[in-house]
Amino acid sequence: MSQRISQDAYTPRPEHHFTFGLWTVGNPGRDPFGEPVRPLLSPAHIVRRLAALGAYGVNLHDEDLVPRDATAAERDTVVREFKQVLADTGMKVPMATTNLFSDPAFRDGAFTSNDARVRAYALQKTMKAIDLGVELGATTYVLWVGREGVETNAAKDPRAALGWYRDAINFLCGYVLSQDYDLRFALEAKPNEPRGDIFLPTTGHMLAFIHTLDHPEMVGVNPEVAHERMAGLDFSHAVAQALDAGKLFHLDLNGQQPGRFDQDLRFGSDDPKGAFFLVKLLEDGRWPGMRHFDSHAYRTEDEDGVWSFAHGNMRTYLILKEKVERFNADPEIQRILAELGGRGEAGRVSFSPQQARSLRDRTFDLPAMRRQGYAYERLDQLTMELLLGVR
Ligand code: GLT
Ligand code: MN
Ligand code: MN
Repeated sequence: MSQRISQDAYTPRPEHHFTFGLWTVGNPGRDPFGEPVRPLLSPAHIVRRLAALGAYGVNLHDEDLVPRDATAAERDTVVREFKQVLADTGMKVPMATTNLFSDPAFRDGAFTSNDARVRAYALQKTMKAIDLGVELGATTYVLWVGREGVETNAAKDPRAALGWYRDAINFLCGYVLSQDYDLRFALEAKPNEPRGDIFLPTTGHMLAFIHTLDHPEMVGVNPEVAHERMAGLDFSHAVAQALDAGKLFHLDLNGQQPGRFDQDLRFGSDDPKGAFFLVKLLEDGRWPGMRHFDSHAYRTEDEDGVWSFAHGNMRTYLILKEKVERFNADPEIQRILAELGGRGEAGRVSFSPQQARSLRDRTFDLPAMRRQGYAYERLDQLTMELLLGVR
């Protein structure tokens, strides 16, 4: 069945800054119980098809482009040809990363493997992948290290592991500085899968860890919808905290039902309301970063299904963006929000001995405060009606 791509107000264009990992649309549909169901797509083919759909760029692991054991000459040929496709299509590579999880050598992790040789090899591989990313124009480097964790706590002292993890990121920051690269790191958390428990399991853990590094200013986070949802958390709250800390360096958009395996569903497909509040946060805050999709098509799909999936991610984002504009312009919603915001005196508290004295002496109308409702039922229903298209 050939796809029909509509041209309307929700048609993706490069200025929307949508990006996809080569590994996302390139996912051949392997799962722990079944073999690949789709042939591998070449990076050049992916770039051309995504460009035709209106994407801005692609992101990649070293191995998505250059085969793991390629010689230096083979690497250079692959990179030269890939750059030509980028030039032909105008597609960019804003982010790069390292595959530190597929090679059996990384079965006990990369930066936190018990084997110091594996830790050193992981650094070597990452330095080369950083060189590749910078050569392709990337300014963000994602670290989803993948297998940093355990199945049994008998295996590893978690404090030693965190120390190795910190050493590795400090080393890589030193490398980037020594090369004078314009590159920042974005740490991606995940609670489990492929390890039983992964160290630094949520965005909040990552944010705290960053402040223990030698160069915290070079390191931010790459929160993923699915990973916070796997941990049963509200994704927009994780993103809000990262924004508040000035640490939202990148973002992985997808979908996930809590309590399931790592699904990486099409953005917004499983939780449109959660996706709406995420888009609202990003658009209201005019967040300048890439809208990157780290999702993949259902295993049931053939290649046409993959391109409908890719298009669907972007289209849903743009539809939700329009819903945000409607929410912000909706008189009744805005009236309720203004009434809520106008309760009590405006302004923030800030300590001074005089403020503390006057607060101690203040009398509150507690009966009135206890009586009042907050109208959130009405507010949520209005939001639902807006999302469901009847408002
Ligand atoms: C892999 C993982 C993702 C990471 C990618 C980057 S690889 O698909 O599931 O969450 O963001 O390493
Ligand atoms: Mn991800
Ligand atoms: Mn994921």
